[in-house]
Amino acid sequence: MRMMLGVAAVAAAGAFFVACADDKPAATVAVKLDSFTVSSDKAEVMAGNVTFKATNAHASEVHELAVLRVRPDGSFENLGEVEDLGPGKGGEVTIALTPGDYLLACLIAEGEAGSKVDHFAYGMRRAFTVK
Ligand SMILES: [Cu+2]
Repeated sequence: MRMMLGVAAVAAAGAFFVACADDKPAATVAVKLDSFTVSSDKAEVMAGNVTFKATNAHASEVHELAVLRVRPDGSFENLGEVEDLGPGKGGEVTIALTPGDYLLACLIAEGEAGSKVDHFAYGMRRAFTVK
């Protein structure tokens, strides 16, 4: 019985990988980083390759976008980032996402890039759902 379960799990994983590898970007999400806020034009997308286009709208602070998957125990897994965007700058990252709960967050820490505060702690995060 245990062996049969193992084979089923491998087959399911293989099918998932093939489906993802052939997919074009399923969605594009525009993300705006500002004075300790993260906003986006979508709150949820379908699973698949998702392109995040991040823009730092702040006049003076460096921000970044990290796509964090929320694990069942509440901890986070960082799946990809657009790092260290200066004021007015933008960038993008494409990540294959599976269904679940995510956070779009800025992980600039106190002391990083001249920042006096930890951006995540100051509210730079937004809940995001993959269906
Ligand atoms: Cu920030």
